[in-house]
Amino acid sequence: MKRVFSGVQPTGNIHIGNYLGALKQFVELQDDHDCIYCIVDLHSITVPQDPKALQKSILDVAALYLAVGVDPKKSTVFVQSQVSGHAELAWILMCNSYTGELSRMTQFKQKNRDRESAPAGLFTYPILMAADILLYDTDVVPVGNDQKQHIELTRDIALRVNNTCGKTFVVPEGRFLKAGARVMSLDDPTSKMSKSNENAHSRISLLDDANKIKKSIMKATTDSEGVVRFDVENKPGVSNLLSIYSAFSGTPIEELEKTYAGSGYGDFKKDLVEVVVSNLAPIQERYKEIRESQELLDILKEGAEKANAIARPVLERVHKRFGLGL
Ligand code: ATP
Ligand code: LTN
Repeated sequence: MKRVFSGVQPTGNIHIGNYLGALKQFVELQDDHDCIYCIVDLHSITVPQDPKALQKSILDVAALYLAVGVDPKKSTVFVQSQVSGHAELAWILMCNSYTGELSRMTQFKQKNRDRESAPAGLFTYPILMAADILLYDTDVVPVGNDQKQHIELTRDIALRVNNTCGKTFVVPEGRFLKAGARVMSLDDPTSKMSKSNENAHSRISLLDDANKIKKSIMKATTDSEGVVRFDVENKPGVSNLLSIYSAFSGTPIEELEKTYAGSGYGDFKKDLVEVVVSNLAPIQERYKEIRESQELLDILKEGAEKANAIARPVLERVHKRFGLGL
């Protein structure tokens, strides 16, 4: 079976972009892949975090993994900092990467547009991500489109080490969905839906109640044409809503265009509210059951043990290739 690895940061509210871009794939893959899903807490401290809030967020995200359908009987679920190999391999990979290639990462450039100096961890963030992936001999990495460049970097580093040290790493591939790979912000459909946007109505979080979802969708930016038509260039707002509708309902976009031909945005938006609310309801229900349970802690403990057992021989292999230790 092919090995799958992916991670989500324990920061802010997980939104439908995270769900449609990444989490949905996690669930789809677990029947015929050997899946490892991580809560990447080490990544989240690249920006300052309140320790108590971080502890809470780690469990929130773990519970959401399970609530969306990640099954701990099929998949390994754990917290990144519980497996020390991530940080260790990141160091070794850092010594085999270049500041030039890191400077080209668009996410880094965007996050530091207005700063003269950035935390070093923010700069080396993609290397920690490469370490996460390479530590488990990963074949497939399900992520949203925004991570394409990081996956490319991971492949470059793996190939470089393989070329200079002999075959050490499995060279992974990204897996991106067509619908949902890039969910855009509801208030500004030219930027991606994000946890860090100050406007809560720019996103729909998985735990939002029906009222909040309704408000956010009814407020969503559209255009003055009044025709439900998919055209990302000229109608980014409506196209984003169509993508979300299609991803949640499974109905192709062309069919949705036909259904709403002749009706304005109001009816279309009202139906979209229904679709989103009814898809999120069972997730929210399960979340409530799991979040405070002892079972959640047991799953994460067992997950960390399993992850460690897979990582150990890979790290030993890396040590040997580089002549580290005894
Ligand atoms: P954000 O930008 O929302 O703060 P993030 O991308 O920094 O979140 P993560 O929470 O680690 O960080 O992302 C988890 C997964 O969700 C990744 O696979 C990422 O590609 C995916 N993802 C994030 N935003 C979107 C989006 N708007 N559309 C589709 N996928 C997304
Ligand atoms: N950088 C990713 C989160 C992440 C990840 C990973 C995704 C960290 N390590 C390993 C896939 C595989 C993001 O979405 N911001």
